[in-house]
Amino acid sequence: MTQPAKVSGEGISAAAYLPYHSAPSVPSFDVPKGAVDAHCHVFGPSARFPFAPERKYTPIDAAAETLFTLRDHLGFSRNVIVQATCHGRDNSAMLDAIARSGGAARGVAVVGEEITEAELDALHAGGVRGVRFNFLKRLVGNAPKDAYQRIAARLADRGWHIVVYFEMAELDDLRPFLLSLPGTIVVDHMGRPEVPEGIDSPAFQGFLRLLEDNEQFWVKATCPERLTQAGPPYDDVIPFGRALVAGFPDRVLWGTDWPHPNMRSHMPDDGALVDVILRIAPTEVLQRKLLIDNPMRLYWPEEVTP
Ligand code: 0GY
Repeated sequence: MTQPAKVSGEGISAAAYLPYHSAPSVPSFDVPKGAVDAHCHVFGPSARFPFAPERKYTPIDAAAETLFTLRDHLGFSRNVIVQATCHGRDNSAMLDAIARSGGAARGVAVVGEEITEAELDALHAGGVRGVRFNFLKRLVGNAPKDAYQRIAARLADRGWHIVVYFEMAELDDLRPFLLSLPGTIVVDHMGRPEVPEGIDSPAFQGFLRLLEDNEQFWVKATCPERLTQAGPPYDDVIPFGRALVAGFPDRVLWGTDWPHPNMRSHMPDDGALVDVILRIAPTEVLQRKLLIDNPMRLYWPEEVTP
């Protein structure tokens, strides 16, 4: 792994955030061949792919080559690169990374209503298979639900899915909107529960019910490092991950979230994050679904034999 590029930026200072781990450990978990890191990002390099003027934070450059080195180091085979808010609706850094992955990466884009059908075609050709709607107030100025609904309606026929990022406290407000969306909906980062409330809290139980009652909802069992109060090895988040993987084994995804934008408390060791998989998906069958079968169905369906 190369050292992170120098910390620089405007807006909220990049210096407030920690750089990604420069020497992650080799996981103890021998990741199955063909595993997909289904949530990670590339940032910049900003000299070539400038950050969006409307961004709420300026991350440290995190180049595609570094992501691919990490992928190999951790024993993964493929990446799903998710467009983050700091690049706005300019998906070019992500598309460039996918183009240089040799077929080993696909992406989730951020688009606005102005996007044309030809531009959507180009995103598809570039490896995009979904769009992301972000509701975190610290990340986006506004989240226009009506525009999102119109965008979603245009994507349904393409076989794309919608990724939604919200905090669990917002779920009751968002529920009618979420239920109005067509096709597969993937919820980021376990729905961002309040971990100290525990898995029996009304909020998390309500989230489980949403998944139980609506088979179009998937969830990423990701980001113990963002959700934890206890810190590594994230004992407090494990019950949430286990409940999601056990309850919805065919609708869960896993990813590193490298390079971990906006982390202030600690920077995770990506090898240790991979070892969390053993605790939330304790059998080989569950691990295979989480890391291979499920992400392949969403992102490389043409390679899945029915
Ligand atoms: C993540 C989480 C974060 C950032 C973004 O779009 C983004 O800027 O997703 C976050 O700060 O929680 O998914 O990596």
